[in-house]
Amino acid sequence: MKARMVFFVGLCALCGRIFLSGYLPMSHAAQSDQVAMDLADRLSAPENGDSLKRHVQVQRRGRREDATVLIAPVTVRAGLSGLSDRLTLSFLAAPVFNIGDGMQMDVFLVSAGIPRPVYSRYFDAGRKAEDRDWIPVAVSLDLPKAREVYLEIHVSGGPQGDLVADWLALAEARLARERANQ
Ligand SMILES: [Ca+2]
Repeated sequence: MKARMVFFVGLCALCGRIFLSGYLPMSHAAQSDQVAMDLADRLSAPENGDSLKRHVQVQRRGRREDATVLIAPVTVRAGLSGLSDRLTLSFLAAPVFNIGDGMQMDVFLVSAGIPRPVYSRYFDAGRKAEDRDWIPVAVSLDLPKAREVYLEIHVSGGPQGDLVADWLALAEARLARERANQ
């Protein structure tokens, strides 16, 4: 009897879920999913294409990722025109090697030709143990309604200009719309 009751309640819950998911297709979660997009496919290196490597298998601290690798000095861009909204940019970043004097990453939101810095970090896997891992990054972006908006990522050699082993891996790079109540 108890088992039948449990089965019945479970069936009702399942039917309700199916019904609601069909009835409320434009929930906040659904909207958020609709604009979530893979950023790696949008990245291009207009001036130095050889410094952008796609689908490189990179393992750090036991975690293997299908990564996009940026080899300094490099500038990559991702067009964001038509996405006038508040978005969250997120990715995992990790130096590929534990040697050299580290590298600098700077991320800009460029609108109407004017770059605005949105994120910076120095990665030094040669000297800092915590940089020998995937580092999660999340940045809120207010996209202006300009004709040409793009994200620009610079990876450079650092203060000494030493470019030895300056390979930075990015994984799970995506943009997602922030929820309306945030
Ligand atoms: Ca360096």
